[in-house]
Amino acid sequence: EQHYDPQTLQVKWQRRWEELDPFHASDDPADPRERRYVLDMFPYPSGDLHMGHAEAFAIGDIVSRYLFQRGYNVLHPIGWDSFGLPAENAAIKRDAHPAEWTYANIETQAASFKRYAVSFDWSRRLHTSDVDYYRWTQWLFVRFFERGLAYRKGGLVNWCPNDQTVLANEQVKDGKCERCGAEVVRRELTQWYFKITDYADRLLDDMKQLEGQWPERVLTMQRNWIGRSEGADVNFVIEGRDEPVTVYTTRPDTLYGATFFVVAPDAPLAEEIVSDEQRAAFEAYRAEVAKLSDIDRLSTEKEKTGVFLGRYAVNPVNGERMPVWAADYVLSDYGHGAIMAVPAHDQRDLDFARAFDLPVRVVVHTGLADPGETGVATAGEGTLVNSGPLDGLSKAEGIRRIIEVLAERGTGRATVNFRLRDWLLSRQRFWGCPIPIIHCADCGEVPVPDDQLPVTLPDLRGEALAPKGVSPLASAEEWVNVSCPKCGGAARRDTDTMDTFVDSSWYYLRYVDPTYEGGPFDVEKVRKWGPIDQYVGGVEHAVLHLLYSRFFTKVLHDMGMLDFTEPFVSLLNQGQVINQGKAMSKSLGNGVDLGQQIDSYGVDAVRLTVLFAGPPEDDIDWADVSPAASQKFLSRAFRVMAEAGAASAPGVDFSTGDLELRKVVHRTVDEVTRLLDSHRFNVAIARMMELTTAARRAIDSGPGAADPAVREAAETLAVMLSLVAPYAAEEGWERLGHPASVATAGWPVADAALLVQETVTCVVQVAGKVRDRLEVSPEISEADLEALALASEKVKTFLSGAPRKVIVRAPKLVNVVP
Ligand code: ANZ
Ligand code: ZN
Repeated sequence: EQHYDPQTLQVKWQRRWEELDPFHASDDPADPRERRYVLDMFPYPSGDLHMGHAEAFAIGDIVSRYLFQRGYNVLHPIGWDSFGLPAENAAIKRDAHPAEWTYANIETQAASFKRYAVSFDWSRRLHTSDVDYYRWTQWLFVRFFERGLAYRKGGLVNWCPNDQTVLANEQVKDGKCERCGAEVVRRELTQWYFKITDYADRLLDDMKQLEGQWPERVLTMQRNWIGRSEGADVNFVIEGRDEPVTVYTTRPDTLYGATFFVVAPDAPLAEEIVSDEQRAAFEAYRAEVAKLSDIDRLSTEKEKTGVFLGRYAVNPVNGERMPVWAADYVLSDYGHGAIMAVPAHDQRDLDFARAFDLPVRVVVHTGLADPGETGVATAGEGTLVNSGPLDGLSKAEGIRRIIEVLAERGTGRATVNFRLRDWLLSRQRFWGCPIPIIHCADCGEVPVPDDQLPVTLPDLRGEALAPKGVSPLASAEEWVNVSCPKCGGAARRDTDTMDTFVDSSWYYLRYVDPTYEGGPFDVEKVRKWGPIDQYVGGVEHAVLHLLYSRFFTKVLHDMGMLDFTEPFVSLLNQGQVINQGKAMSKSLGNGVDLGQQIDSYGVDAVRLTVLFAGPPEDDIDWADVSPAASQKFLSRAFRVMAEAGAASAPGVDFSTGDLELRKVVHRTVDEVTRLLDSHRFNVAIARMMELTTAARRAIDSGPGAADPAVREAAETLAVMLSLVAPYAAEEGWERLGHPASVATAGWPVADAALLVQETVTCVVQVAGKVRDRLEVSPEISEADLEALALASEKVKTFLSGAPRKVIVRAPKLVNVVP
């Protein structure tokens, strides 16, 4: 049977691979192979695998299998990010426990991964919802707490009214819940935070290690999210208040142009200083503002609103009195929640000044029209004017000088600000890692001692999990009421669970030994494997998982547990699989089901299709690709392997084979190797297709199937295809007479002698008679060929002086007319 039948092969080889277990990463110190760690972002177990997984994991797998064939000791593990809301919502609906839904889906996905032939080391599998895993998430939380990196504070937080839980800033996209799309509201709540802001500088600086290794857009997104800005703190006296108020400005050079002062309506300062006459108006305004998201508030499109607070601030450099306003475009949690407004040079201040008829004073002469008239603030370079001792200076000189002046007088100083906020990690939901803290009236927040970890989830199910605005754990009275580990008095457990992004911030360390009991991970083993050489996943995690993991890695480094500071050396963001130009969705009805695609075309063809569609970073429109064509190619490739296998046996001397075909084989090896090194998988596959065509031609109209070069081509094809289409490759390799798995065949090495450029023979005529023959490159230019022909000694003897005409037909003919 020379026929390629994907479904039969899938059954046969899946069983064989279970026995062979070829992708077991070795921890043996005597193993001489260099180590590599390849990781795909682990899946959330929501139903079966989908087309997005098909793409991401095909990419991770081609990288991993390639390194394995190249002779590396490759760690390529898999696990599940298995805490989270969907399980809980499903459990409420079915009156079940979230674990049932979760672990059933995990089994479904695991079976699908096996069918999809991903080269995982299954012995390292983990699930973040396993007690053996989350006890270490708790252990890490306690370490963070001890270091002052986990703390509780009250304040306005993002609340999703649909999911009934708080969200981190990173989980709010355009004012909406990243998960369910509901409009996020602000609530005053006491919550747990990780002090990621302590690491803001290092998160930024260490990006130098990632340049050229991570997609530029991810680095830009992180840079913007961290949002470092340099400026100055300036103190303003508020009339009638003892303590001066500090503002943060990136443009202290414009201090003489400040004409009013603005306080965030939700900052305590506004409430404190508002005059009696203005209090009612202020309170009404503050209530309106509470409904808005930060995005709305900062929008330059939005009409400016605000209330005069009936008070005045004094400009520290010229003693001018400036009215103090409350306005929503100033945020309470950035800088100091108050600003000096310089309408001439800041657009939002100018919009506000024009809306409320406040003065506009130009203090930087830029050569552009007066902002007071045009309504366009001038933010650029220029010469300072109307600024007393600063007049005549440039922007940069002005900034330097004014900071000196303020420092001398003790009314200001240079500072750096970050946009990054601390990571709000507590959630009011059930299916997550319990926060290992006990609240005692006398002792305060007491961490659960290590020897009493894990704090396991109480057994709640169905209706008991329904969201109530407080964590469902609070209703488990027996679980909640404990004695204080410090004083033994009556105390209560913290009832919130952790954001699931905490679980995924360290999972890549646990894979190295997921059953390790001495800590969250085996420090020595991680030293040998880490950091991750190649990480593959979606760009949607640019400021979530990727930022949090980097933070965790740095903290663990500071704890002496890691010797590296960045977890992911190289990052590849795959594109999305879309259909008919749009993201797949139920409402559009354009979903493509992975299972159905596999049933129709086979695993190999689906893998080949996603990898062949284009560069891995690009989106794949399923309407533009053809898994049927992939399957046809695989049939052709399979027939070449089967026919070569039937006509010759392993071990023949390739050097006696057809030279033309051998050259094609070695050129292909050379090119495919370089293409895979640079992640140009689609082009590499195109080369494999060309090799298949060349081998076919050699069988049909060349030296025939028994030629050693045909075997060499077929064996090379099998090894290369094993990265993309493992079933066809295994079967082909077996037909070629090899008993072991093709996965362990080893990568072919190109013979340099066979890579020499091929040449063609060019005939040179003088007056229509052949006078010379030249061996030239098939790509030679007309000009080069003409020069070469005229330089020929044989040609020269038939010429006396310059020819009248030279007719060039590159690369085969030159006709010289004397
Ligand atoms: C005066 C000024 C003049 C400003 C000028 C800008 C241009 P970045 O770069 O994002 O750090 N600002 C400060 N605190 C704020 C808050 N809590 N809410 C809203 N805006 C705030 O922005 C710093 C600038 O944003 C600061 O510099 C301040 O306006 C404003 F020609 O001060 B500037
Ligand atoms: Zn106590």
